[in-house]
Amino acid sequence: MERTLVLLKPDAVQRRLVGRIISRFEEKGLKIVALKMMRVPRELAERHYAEHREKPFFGELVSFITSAPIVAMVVEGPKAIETVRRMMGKTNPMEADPGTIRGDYGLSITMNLVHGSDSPQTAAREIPIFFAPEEILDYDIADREWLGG
Ligand code: 3AN
Repeated sequence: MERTLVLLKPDAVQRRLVGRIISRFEEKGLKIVALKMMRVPRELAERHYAEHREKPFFGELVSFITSAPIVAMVVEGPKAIETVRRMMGKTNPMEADPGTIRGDYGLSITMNLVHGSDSPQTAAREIPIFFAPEEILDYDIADREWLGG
């Protein structure tokens, strides 16, 4: 079973899309094992986006993610990392397929609604940036045997 970090970025909160986006992950059969609303401190944003430090859009990325509250989650399921990435759609919402979160709701590459870890290594690095171990809950969910997980 895999875990991945999902962030609903400030535009998702401001546009009142949090419920719809969370519903997509729930309806898919993924399990939410941690969830909180927070304001991202600059230091944490810079650590999260460290691999983009040299990119021209780094400043914009950090100032956007720190500009207003976000919702952070840890989502669990079989192949959760790849599954969430496919549900998010391409980074540029104008290229993202309809049916994906970015394809259905976005137009801006900076305000592209969601973040999802892109590999097991990234998930292992990113989850502890946002969640302490005791904030991540181990629990059984009753429908698991019907989902093939
Ligand atoms: P993804 O979020 O799909 O994994 P990354 O990791 O390549 O995409 O980029 C991280 C974030 O940086 C994206 N979510 C997006 O907000 C921003 N970003 C990526 N490419 C650009 C770009 N060319 N111009 C502005 N922002 C960008």
